[in-house]
Amino acid sequence: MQRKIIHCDADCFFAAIEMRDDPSLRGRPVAVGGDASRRGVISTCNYEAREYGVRSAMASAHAMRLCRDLLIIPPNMEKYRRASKAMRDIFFDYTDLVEPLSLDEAFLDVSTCERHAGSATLIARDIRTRIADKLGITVSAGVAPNKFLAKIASDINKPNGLYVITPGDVERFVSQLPVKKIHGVGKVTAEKLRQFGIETCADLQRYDLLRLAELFGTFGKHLFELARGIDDRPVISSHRRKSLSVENTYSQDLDGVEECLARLPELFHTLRSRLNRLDEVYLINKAFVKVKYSDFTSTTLEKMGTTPDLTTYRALMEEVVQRQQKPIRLLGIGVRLIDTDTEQKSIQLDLFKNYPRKPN
Ligand code: TTP
Ligand code: MG
Repeated sequence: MQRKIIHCDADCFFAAIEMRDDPSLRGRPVAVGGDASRRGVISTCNYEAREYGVRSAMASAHAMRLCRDLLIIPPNMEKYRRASKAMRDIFFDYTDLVEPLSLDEAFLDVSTCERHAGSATLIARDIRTRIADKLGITVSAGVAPNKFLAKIASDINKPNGLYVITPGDVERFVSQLPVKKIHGVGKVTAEKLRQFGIETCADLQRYDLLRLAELFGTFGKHLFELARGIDDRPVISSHRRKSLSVENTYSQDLDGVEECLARLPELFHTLRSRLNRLDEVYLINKAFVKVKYSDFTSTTLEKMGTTPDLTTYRALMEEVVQRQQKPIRLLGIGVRLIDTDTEQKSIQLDLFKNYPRKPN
């Protein structure tokens, strides 16, 4: 299946948060980092400071020499973590497949996301707007058929930009791509490649797999594939689900138990197919039914059980619908889950905690 991957990366993240909270910092060179007099280093700086050559990981004293007006603010990690979490919550609105790379960066696999008619470009645009509105910072995004290309794409129109590589663009895009843009090609490898006359991926494509393996070992295989824009690495999510459900809003309100029960088989069918795709680390422990009324109030009813079937949902729906006699606009059914992966971990942690310490 054709995958759709988005890479999001906030612009000058720590500095952007500081500028948001103190607008007087806008338009002047600002960095976040340690004090120059205490041998501190720069964590990041805004784009104004970058014009002077100030960069992440540079000694603050050196940065001050490059830009005498540079204002260096001490980091407030708590604030950055909060913003990072809020950003991720927005990502999870589109897909469960979110792989954070750092506080301000993540891959999203939106291949099966149905929002915006499945257009990854529109999804990326939406995410950027929502983060700007909700968090007051800008995020750059890249859209591509895989992680390798999405990450390169997000950098192209940075800051506050979007770049899309469609499957049809891949060949043209990679052929002009300098090899030093490939993750893992540092100064040494780039120089070695240059000695063989290889500067772009098009140059690299002229070497066969065997020759590249001879020259670069296992990395040679990566080079062979990446030069062709091939990257099958999946987006690995760290997000754990607590429930899985399907719901439907009806164009005409439903009235009474019979009308609701008539909609149940379709919902159940969709739920089952989603459950089939669920990771096996999850165990079902409850079934639930949700009803939303035309006045937008809602109610749910749940029942313990590990294998909810149509009969279970029928019974739940009958009971919940009879609670109130109001027109119904939405029905949902679902399961609550136990994540055996994290349960296991917390059990292990508990064991660890209670384990008597060895005397010193
Ligand atoms: P980056 O995304 O690498 O940088 P950035 O967001 O500041 O700028 P860009 O617009 O180029 O994406 O890193 C995210 C945050 O991580 C950054 O704001 C500060 C922190 N960081 C460090 O503390 N030390 C470092 O060396 C780097 C690279 C980042
Ligand atoms: Mg960033």
